[in-house]
Amino acid sequence: MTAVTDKNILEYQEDGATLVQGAFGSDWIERLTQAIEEVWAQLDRGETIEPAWTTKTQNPGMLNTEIYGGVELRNVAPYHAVFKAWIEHSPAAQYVSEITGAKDVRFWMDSTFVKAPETGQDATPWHTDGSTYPFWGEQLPTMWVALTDVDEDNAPMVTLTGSHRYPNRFHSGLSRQDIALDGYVPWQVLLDMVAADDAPIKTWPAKAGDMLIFHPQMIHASKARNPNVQGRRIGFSTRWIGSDAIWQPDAYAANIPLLMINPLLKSGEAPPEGVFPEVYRAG
Ligand SMILES: O=C(O)CCC(=O)C(=O)O
Repeated sequence: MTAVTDKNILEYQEDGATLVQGAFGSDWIERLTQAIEEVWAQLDRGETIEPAWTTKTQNPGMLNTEIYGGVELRNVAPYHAVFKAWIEHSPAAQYVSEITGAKDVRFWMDSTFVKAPETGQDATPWHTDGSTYPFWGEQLPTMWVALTDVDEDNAPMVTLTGSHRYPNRFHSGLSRQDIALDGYVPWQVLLDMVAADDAPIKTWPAKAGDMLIFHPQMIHASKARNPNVQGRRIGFSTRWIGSDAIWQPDAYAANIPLLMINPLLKSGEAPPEGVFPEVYRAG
């Protein structure tokens, strides 16, 4: 059984994003939310937190928080066993395979986006995820799971339909400015695309348990929160590696120290099993 429909698969191919309704049951949503709260509370208390299930060679980066249109809690998954259970035993990896066509699927990274009255009303700015990835490939989707209901007023996700077909990555302030790499275009090009009068922007209200999955080149953001909305809005994003992905960091890639120094990762090659274990194989 799967929650993915033929319409989802077609929509992902044509538009670059699709919403799978009821992808995860309330049990998973409660367990994931509680795990996020537990790790975040430890961080808030200034405790040193050890990874709960990855080794040092696997851990893709350090747990941290940033203000990014709310709070972004990055790389929480290695720090709680519930995430391992979800990655291995929920249908998440199977969904990635069904939607992207990847024959094998591995997990690599996560970010949790929490917006609440106390974190302000800011939108998540327009961006693409893939523009700073150290991986290249088509099958590198982001899976954004609503852990709360996210209606039109509560910072829903927005995407620029068809932008996954844009051939270049975008160079942003997040990457080095002192060199110019071929194949990248200025961030302003992305901003102009979404500001155009006829920009095909789609808004994705979601219920807790729905999954928005989108291509790494998809231009996306969230809407701003209506200041009158109470309660939290939580989007749990996980990033996945499919069969066509290769490890190929360039000078604009996000510097993830534990990966950059990992001798098992070789430029131009598929990331090896010892670093990112397979969690799903089709058929
Ligand atoms: O939930 C959000 O506001 C932003 C999510 C996002 O941009 C991402 O996961 O790449």
